Amino acid sequence: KKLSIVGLPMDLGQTRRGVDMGPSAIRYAGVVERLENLNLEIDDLGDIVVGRPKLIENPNSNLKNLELVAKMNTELAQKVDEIVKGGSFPLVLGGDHSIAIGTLAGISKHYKNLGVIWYDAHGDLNTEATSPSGNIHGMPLAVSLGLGHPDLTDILDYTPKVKPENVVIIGARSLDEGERELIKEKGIRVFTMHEIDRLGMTRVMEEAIDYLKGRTDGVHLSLDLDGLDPNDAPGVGTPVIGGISYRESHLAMEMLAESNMITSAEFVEVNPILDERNKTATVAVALMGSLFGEKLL
Ligand code: DIR
Ligand code: MN
Ligand code: MN
Ligand code: MN
Repeated sequence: KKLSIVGLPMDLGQTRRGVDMGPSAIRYAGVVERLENLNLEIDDLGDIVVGRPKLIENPNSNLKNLELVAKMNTELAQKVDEIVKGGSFPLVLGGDHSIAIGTLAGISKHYKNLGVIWYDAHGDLNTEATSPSGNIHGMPLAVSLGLGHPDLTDILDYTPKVKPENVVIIGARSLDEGERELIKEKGIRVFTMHEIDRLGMTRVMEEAIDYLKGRTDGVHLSLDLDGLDPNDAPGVGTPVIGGISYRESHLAMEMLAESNMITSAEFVEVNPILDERNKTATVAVALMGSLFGEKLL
């Protein structure tokens, strides 16, 4: 199997600088070596160049850094599109979670019914109208459902990228009011921390896999490291106490590997400035190992 890695070192979707160093941190944690050990053919395409951003405030908009976020996501979408066209598995390294907008734009045109697993403490279902922060990293799932500013929803000239019934959110424990309403309105399948506590990760993943298997022709994993508990993944900009453990996350990745259903993935929100000795990037790489079939024996 061929796998292409591309990084988008961008921190403009939120306000804590440093998540633009995520791709470097993940590479230093040994992602390429780790995956090469699994008999995968790895093509590391390096990072997309973001340049020196001007952080300008637009008093008329509740969308921070819209222009640059849209531009960089368009470049990422084109790159990911090329990767899929070349028959390779796209593995995208963030960057804050706003980069999922570009990843999904590049992938989804190749599928009729792309499934999405959104592994995150948050729903990322805000729009310009509902966002309490104006941070675009809180919006990428809504954007991919076709909701939000056209500069974001219409990247690569089609919308929506994903249907609400093909989305599963895992690990949610911090949702804004508008996000809750959208989840109910669209009937999005959510496994909150309550379900993970109550049913256990095994059953949650069985149900999630079962649900997506019947209705999708490809599944993208969008993994926000803040889905994990901050004890296990401290290097994130918006940590939320009471998250998914390292062990549960390993199990989830192993079950996804066994399911053979994942066709693309991204790991986002690793911020080495906020981290402890690159712990969070190391966790991300360990989870990628499991996702791509690593086994102890
Ligand atoms: C919050 C935080 N819901 C917002 N979102 C985050 O700004 O919209 N997503 N941190 O990962
Ligand atoms: Mn997120
Ligand atoms: Mn999050
Ligand atoms: Mn394991």
